[in-house]
Amino acid sequence: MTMMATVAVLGMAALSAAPASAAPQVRGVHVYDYTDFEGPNTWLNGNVGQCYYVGSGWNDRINSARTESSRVVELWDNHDCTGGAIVVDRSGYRSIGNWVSAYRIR
Ligand SMILES: [Ca+2]
Repeated sequence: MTMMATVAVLGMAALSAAPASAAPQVRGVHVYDYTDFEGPNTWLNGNVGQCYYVGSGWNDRINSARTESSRVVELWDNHDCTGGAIVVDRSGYRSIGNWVSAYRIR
């Protein structure tokens, strides 16, 4: 499924520099393994409005997060953006329990 989607996106990119139907990917939220924006970290990016699983490497492991921009990102307890959630902005959260499994960029 993921592989087919990737091939489709690559195919569109080859045909057109700016396919009208594809929403641009945006920079989402900067997440950290430790509290206070420290330790191993990564950016979670994607399409606005779409729910993404954080991946097995970050599941239930994020302890702080911030967008570092005017963007706002939801962090969800379950992989399919259900359960509890918090909304992260530029200033972010310094201490999140180990429960984040998915995100959605607003
Ligand atoms: Ca979780």
